[in-house]
Amino acid sequence: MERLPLSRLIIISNRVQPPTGEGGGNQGGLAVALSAALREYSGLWFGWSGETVDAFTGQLNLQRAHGVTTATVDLEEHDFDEYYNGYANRTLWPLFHYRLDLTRFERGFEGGYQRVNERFADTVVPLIEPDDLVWVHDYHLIPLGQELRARGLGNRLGFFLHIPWPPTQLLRSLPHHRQLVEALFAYDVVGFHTEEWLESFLHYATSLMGATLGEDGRVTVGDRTIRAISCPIGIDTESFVAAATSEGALRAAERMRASRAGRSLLVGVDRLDYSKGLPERFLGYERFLQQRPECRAKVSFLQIAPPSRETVDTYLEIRAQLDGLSGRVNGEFAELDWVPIRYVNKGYGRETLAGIYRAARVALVTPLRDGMNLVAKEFVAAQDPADPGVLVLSRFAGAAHQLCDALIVNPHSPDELAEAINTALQMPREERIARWRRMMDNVVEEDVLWWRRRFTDALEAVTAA
Ligand code: GDG
Repeated sequence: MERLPLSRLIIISNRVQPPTGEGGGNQGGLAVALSAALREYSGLWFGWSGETVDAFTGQLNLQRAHGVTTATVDLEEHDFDEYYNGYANRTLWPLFHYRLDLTRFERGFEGGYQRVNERFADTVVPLIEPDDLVWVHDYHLIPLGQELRARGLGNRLGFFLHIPWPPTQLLRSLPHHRQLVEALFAYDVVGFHTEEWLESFLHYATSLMGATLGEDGRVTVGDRTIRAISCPIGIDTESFVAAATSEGALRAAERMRASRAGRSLLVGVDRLDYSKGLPERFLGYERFLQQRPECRAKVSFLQIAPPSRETVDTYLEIRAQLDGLSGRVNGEFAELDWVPIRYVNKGYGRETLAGIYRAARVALVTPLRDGMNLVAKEFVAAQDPADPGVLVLSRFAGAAHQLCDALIVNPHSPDELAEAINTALQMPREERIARWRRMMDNVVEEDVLWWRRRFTDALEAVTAA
């Protein structure tokens, strides 16, 4: 029998994306996941409105849509520059994705990050009742738990990191790294997508903080004991399967079928981000076309890459780099009636996306580093069971730990990518079905509800202080 949650759930994340109803619009994976969690519990979702004002007021904007209450607050322009564009996206994001070369260390960023976490704490505290479970999300808000405790909050506090946790030696290059990690000890439960990220965290805690490890993921530093768990996020599988056979999806699949003119469709869908390995993917595809002239004009590669974080310079650079690369490959190989890469810089609705996945013979999901990667799971969920496509998946995506039946590749190697594309295109239907079945079992079993329960069960099991 379904157990009804007794506590309310307060979700806190940088951005709040209320559900958009049937079809899902352009809601990202995390937003879909959290809306599903909030529909089951009562409670609310708190975060930044995405708007900036001249002076911070802490005024809340409360809304309710599709069973989810949201509370948002505006930030100041310099908060946006230092906290969001600065420490979150110029310091922590690149560092945690192993891109020390792109990581910027600036004192102003760090100050802004701390200030916004304090502002979030000041604003959200009055909304929290004593029995509420509080679940904080992602790298933007690591110090929030500490700030909430400093304001007297005794609630059960959880934190989930959606991106990788870097190896200790990398993390040590961050000024005040210990302070950041110590802040995690204000929570009761800390979750990571994979054992790999969890182990890196434990390595830091034991080797640099003298932490001792106990049963069930207990980690003690001084007088604080937390539970650190691995808890891989899933997708809203049931609704994605439905989306893939919806009217909108069928229309999109039909459009794709007409446009590929009998060719096999390769597809990539990624936020335009340097962690997603897009230049490397284009180079791998180019290598495939070079090595297999007989396959040219038999394939068509569609890369959907909606721009993101366009106010951060490295994101403009990756966009320019991809424009150049796709132009080069197309210039080299295109024919009158064939363009090798269709590279589209905009987003599509969820049903359209599901239809595109279903029409594809191969998905290229080849990030250089990714906490999980939901596109890989969505592609699996969208397939026709009788004639499924093949997933080519980077070994550096968290999803590779669960989707072991994908063709697992090293995304840095153009030869390996070219080889995997070829294997995927040649794969007999029985093998495609067998691989897909095993992946689909995982996507069904460990879906977003499973993920949420695994985390909130751990949080509920904590004895409130
Ligand atoms: C972070 C971590 C982790 C993309 N383009 C369109 C569109 N999308 C949707 C996809 C998917 C989501 O955005 C992207 O999720 P990912 O997991 O691939 O990546 P991040 O945005 O980097 O997310 C990641 C995730 O958090 C969850 O923990 O897996 O590792 O980096 O759902 O479908 N959706 C629509 N149109 C598009 O054009 N509708």
